[in-house]
Amino acid sequence: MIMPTTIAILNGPNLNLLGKRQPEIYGYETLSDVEARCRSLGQDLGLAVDFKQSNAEHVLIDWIHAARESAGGIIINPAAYTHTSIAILDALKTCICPILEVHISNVHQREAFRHHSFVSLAATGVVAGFGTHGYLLALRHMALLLADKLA
Ligand code: CA2
Repeated sequence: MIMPTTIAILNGPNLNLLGKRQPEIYGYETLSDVEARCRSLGQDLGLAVDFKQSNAEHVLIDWIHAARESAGGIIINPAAYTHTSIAILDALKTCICPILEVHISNVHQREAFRHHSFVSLAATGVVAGFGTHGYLLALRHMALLLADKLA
């Protein structure tokens, strides 16, 4: 039996509160809703989805280290660590697989401190401002990248 390629979808601090606070910025879907939609799309695309969230920087780094060994691609919403974490950037830079950075909100329309991303230095592409649909866009794009269907 051929095992499907796994895509690690990693989520940073406070995203466990998705759908429960600040819906005007982040919408009404919970992170469990997003996970279910990613799993379902992953099935359609022939990809296994390993969806995780942590509030701890070192846990995210350990998951990136694990993904570099086992995943075909990484989709990451590092949340506030986007703007602060050289350690997460360094971990991502050790990965050879495609890395897609996702932000639910349009970070460029928000406070100036959200305009800079350390993680973008390691990212193949960035999705921002598409709400939680951005995760699905990233997953579809990942499938094309892995199938080498992009010029
Ligand atoms: O837009 C995004 O996805 C962000 O990565 C979300 C982060 C923020 O620090 C980034 O600048 C942009 C914040 C995640 C907090 O998530 C919450 C969700 C619902 C309620 C409260 C927090």
